Amino acid sequence: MTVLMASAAIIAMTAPVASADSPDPIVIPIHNWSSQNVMSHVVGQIFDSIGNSVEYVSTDSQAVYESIRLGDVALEVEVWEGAYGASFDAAVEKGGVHAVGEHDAVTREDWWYPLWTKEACPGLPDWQALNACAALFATPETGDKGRFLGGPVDWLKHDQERVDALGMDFVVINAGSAAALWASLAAAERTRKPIVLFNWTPNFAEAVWPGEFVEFPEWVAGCNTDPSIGPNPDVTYDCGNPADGYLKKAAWDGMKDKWPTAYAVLSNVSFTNPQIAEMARLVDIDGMEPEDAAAHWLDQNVDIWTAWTN
Ligand code: TMO
Repeated sequence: MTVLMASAAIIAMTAPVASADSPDPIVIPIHNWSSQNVMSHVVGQIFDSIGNSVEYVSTDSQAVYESIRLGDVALEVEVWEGAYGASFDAAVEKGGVHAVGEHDAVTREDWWYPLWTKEACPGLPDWQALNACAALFATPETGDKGRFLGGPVDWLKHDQERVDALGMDFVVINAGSAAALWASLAAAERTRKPIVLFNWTPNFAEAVWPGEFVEFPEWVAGCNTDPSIGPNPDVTYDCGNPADGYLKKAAWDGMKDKWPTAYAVLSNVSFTNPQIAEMARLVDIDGMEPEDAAAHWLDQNVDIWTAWTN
């Protein structure tokens, strides 16, 4: 609470007025992972500081691109290439949504293990070595196959398609939430039990549990849509996710006319890998609410974000 009030004071001192912008609220979507929640509130609180009104809505992380296209939602602060590139491209193709530049951050989202796993399966990070160790990852749920713990289904990672395409002895079990991924990882750590699960960078997890991504056949554009691309000529999804993926910002085409000042700020916004990892940490380790974490971040980084509003 004190954090919020301090930030409000700073905001009051620095606020210009976005007089050209519509008084209608700018609707910002909230999804199911922490950095996106905090970053959405950071951007929303910056809009507040320049006199805009903001509303937050929880939405599905794939369907959001259709909502932006139709103008029901104004923008998206984290378009991860691996998880959302296909849905974003499909919406852009239909018209009504566009990219407002990229963050400085470079992203990766894929199968990942904490380093103690490698002691039991020394051929890692190679995917074929992982597959030869599949029995190490067996659970009552997966029989004699290994368990891959995927993220929530709406992240649409197509992990089962990849298992099938590469003929792997794994079964995909989807976690119900990001928090369930971290709880499983923490539980495995107690007995140093091998575990392979979905993870991404930037994220707080890399600072808590040193680990590595599994190296699958390298991503080639078209791998998920054209069977001839990738090592198995008969199927799609036979590649890893991009190892140096983008993180874009997206906006409804009407945003720049309805809220030109906020749109200009959004186009300036750019976060780095360490900044995004810290936003996740404030929630996942420090236990802050996303809006308080955002206020804290703004307090600590006034020079960075005020440069975006000028
Ligand atoms: C899109 N995500 C960061 C959850 O992989």
